[in-house]
Amino acid sequence: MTLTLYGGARSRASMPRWYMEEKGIAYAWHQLDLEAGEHRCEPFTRINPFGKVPALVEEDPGLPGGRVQLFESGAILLYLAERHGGECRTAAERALAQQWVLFANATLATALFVPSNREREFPRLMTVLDGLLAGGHPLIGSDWGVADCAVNAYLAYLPIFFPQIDLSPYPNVQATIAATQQRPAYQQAMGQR
Ligand SMILES: N[C@@H](CCC(=O)N[C@@H](CS)C(=O)NCC(=O)O)C(=O)O
Repeated sequence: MTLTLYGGARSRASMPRWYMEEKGIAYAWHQLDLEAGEHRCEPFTRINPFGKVPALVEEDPGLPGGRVQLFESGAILLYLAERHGGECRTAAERALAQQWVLFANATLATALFVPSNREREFPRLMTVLDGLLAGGHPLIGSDWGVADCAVNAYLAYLPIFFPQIDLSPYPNVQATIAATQQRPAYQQAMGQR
């Protein structure tokens, strides 16, 4: 069985990379030269025809056709969580993981990265998240998991991409970012972004 994660420098590939580092899942890292446009041509477009990273390929004779290939960071995270991370063991657990990964990649990402949404949506989402993150507990159950990876990766982007945003009204968000930055697996994944 081999897992290969395709990504680029400073790309969203750091999210599934963080998850695999955190869970001790063995993988090969294939860094594409995004500046040179390597992601927009073959052979990579045979994995993601949209020419975006991250993408994941798993090769295993036990898989239908011997292989699974995926794009979209959320789909990759959820696959890893279920197949290799010991998560999503029931329909309810799977749905909760999907809820948080979709919240992160759709609702939270849009509130952060679409400027017209930021003013209206950002304070609203941060206020609720700040309450939910009080105490530093994982978002689902008692162990760090895919929901924390997806949501906290975006929160930790805040000081990187938006250093001008004042986070002092959200002390639990600030504590979560600080705790994330201290995690060795996060440092390993982000250090090689
Ligand atoms: N929704 C996608 C977004 C993928 C995406 O936009 N990736 C960026 C890097 S973070 C990319 O490949 N950009 C290069 C391009 O669009 O040419 C995901 O979460 O995987």
